[in-house]
Amino acid sequence: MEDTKLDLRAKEILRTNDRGGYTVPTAGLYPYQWNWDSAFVALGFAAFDIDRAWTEVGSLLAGQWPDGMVPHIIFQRVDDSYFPGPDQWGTTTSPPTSGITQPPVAATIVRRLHDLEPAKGRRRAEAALVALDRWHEWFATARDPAGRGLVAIIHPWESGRDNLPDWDRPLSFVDTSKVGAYERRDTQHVAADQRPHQHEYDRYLALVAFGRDNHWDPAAIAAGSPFWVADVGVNAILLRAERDLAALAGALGDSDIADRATRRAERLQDGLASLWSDAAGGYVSLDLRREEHATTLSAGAFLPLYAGGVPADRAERLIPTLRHWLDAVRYGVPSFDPTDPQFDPIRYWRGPIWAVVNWMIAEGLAGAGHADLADRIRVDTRALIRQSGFYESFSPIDGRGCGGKDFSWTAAIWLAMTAPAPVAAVA
Ligand code: 9WN
Repeated sequence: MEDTKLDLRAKEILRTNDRGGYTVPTAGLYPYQWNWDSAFVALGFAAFDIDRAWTEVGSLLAGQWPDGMVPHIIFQRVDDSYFPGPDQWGTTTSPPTSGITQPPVAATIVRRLHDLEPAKGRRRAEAALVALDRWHEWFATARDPAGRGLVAIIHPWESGRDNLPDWDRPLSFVDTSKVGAYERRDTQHVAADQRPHQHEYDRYLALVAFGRDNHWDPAAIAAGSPFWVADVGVNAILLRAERDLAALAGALGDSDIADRATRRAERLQDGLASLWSDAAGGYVSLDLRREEHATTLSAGAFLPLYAGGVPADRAERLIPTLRHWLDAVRYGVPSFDPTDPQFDPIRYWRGPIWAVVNWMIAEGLAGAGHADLADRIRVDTRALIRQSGFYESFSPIDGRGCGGKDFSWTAAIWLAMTAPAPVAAVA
């Protein structure tokens, strides 16, 4: 298909997945509103309908909990095609939501929407600013009660990179003996070899039960969650989001929020530095219960470049590694080290390429002065979509589409990589 037709198709996918003020990631497999999906969807809508982009941000932030958390799923209209649904989460909001969060990419996108048309977006940017500050403050307190500059995730789903090999060891300590019988719905939509294994799903459900049994109380969860891990992806995305929030607050004249976001960013900058592993040769996740770093690099290793502020000697190790990865496969960026035996080119987050991760890595590279590599990744992303369509993810080996099709965030990234965007400095 020609690019102009793909532009139209991308817009059509966003319109078709629009359920009235919120957008589902794809019909069937994911029939609800997901957190970071909606943020990227807003970026996509911004290329042709800025009002609709702001509406997406508004419906996402309307799901915010009283304590500041913005949930990972908002169950806008109950739909049995997805499991686990509202009953399993047992939350008390209306509409119901899940009890966990997702990578906080929203502030970065909101800053971008605002910068596209500052006067027009001012009122909605001001409302979003307050909600985002509360969400980031929730991260800093609920998920970093010790103040070490690293926020914890309590479930692999919070990383958005659900079955990454990084979670295998921390998940091995999760007791599944009380998980009863259940029926997975995901494998009714997508081939099982492209989805997480059953033993991972059992652990996902055990963690949902743990939160539900503790009424999603942050203090109880911080004290006892069997899964308490600093994901390099979430921490880098949050650091970038804090910098963008500080810049947005500055532009809107809110010095209190600008100061708070700057202070939180400083703390995260120190924390992120401690995720560097000489043994792995890059930034990795850290199991905070056992103080164990992951041993192999994932695509998350490159996200500190997106966060900004990576010391030169570390960047000098990351860039050749990224080139090496890109040379090892036909398309980049694989979600996991393609030279490692655990790499699986089609199984979800154990190898496939995700357009949204490519977008963040490319942004980071461009900001760090590696325009050539940023371009290479954007070229690959667009080539994958041209070859296979708007799939959820893609094999780095042959480019085949994996997971759900007509996927909202893939359509959004197609549009975002085409449309001119305001340049946003990070550091
Ligand atoms: C669980 C919606 C979401 C993405 C995640 C992706 C996948 C859900 C699932 O789909 O996760 O949240 O059921 O597999 O891993 O990143 O936000 O697209």
